[in-house]
Amino acid sequence: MNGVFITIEGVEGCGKTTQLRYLSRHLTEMGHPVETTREPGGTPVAEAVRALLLDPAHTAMTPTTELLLYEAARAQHVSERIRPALEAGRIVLCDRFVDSTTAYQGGGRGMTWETLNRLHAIATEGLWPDLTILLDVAAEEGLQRVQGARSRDRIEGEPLAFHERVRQGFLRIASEEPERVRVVEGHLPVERVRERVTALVEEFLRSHEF
Ligand code: Z5A
Repeated sequence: MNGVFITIEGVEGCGKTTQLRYLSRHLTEMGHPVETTREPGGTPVAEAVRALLLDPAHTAMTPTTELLLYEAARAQHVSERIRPALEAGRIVLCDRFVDSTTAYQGGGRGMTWETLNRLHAIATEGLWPDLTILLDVAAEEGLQRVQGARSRDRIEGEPLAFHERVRQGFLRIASEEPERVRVVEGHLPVERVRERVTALVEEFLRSHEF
């Protein structure tokens, strides 16, 4: 594959969307071809699955149904959008990807990592991020940031302990794959986070001669 696949991860309100916007603008100004997308979503089919997943009315959704829907949305997204963009030599910036499933459905809901990895392999057909930025903030701080900004979706409505387990899930992934997953302290002011994220991405692109 000619392009570079970069994902941004973290708990609710960690600042992913803010940083992705900055990074996209910065890389575009540097002359790189950039494609920005998100999960769940990124294509019409996957966005329809997103609406189903986040709808607070679906209180009856089982953890297995939830997991399969996230992976179904991902299969469509990878095949229709991410893989073609990478084959065309673009930098793909994705707001959440497989690590969110591992952290939320694994850390949060208690699905086994073995099950999750088997499903990731099917949904992505082996496509894995080249670099992942994990914006680490305490779950409580993240939730406070988004409180009141909009109505709560089905996952946001989970108790604080759920979101803390999710955070621990992300940190576990980072400790298992330190080369791919780079942790940035998300509680710092936006500008400091931006500098750190930009430096990590530029260093990665340089070292891969992109
Ligand atoms: N989910 C899952 O369970 N399994 C999966 O496989 C996948 C996802 C892929 C998607 O929700 C939900 O699906 C998500 C996980 C689950 N649910 N939860 N919880 P989403 O896409 O709608 O929401 P989100 O991904 O959690 O992101 P968000 O709410 O949009 O937050 P964010 O992107 O991390 O943060 P932000 O929008 O950039 O910033 C939030 C606020 O904080 C905003 O007012 C900013 O101005 C402020 N902010 C940002 N940075 C800072 C700093 N550094 N200091 C202070 N304030 C800041």
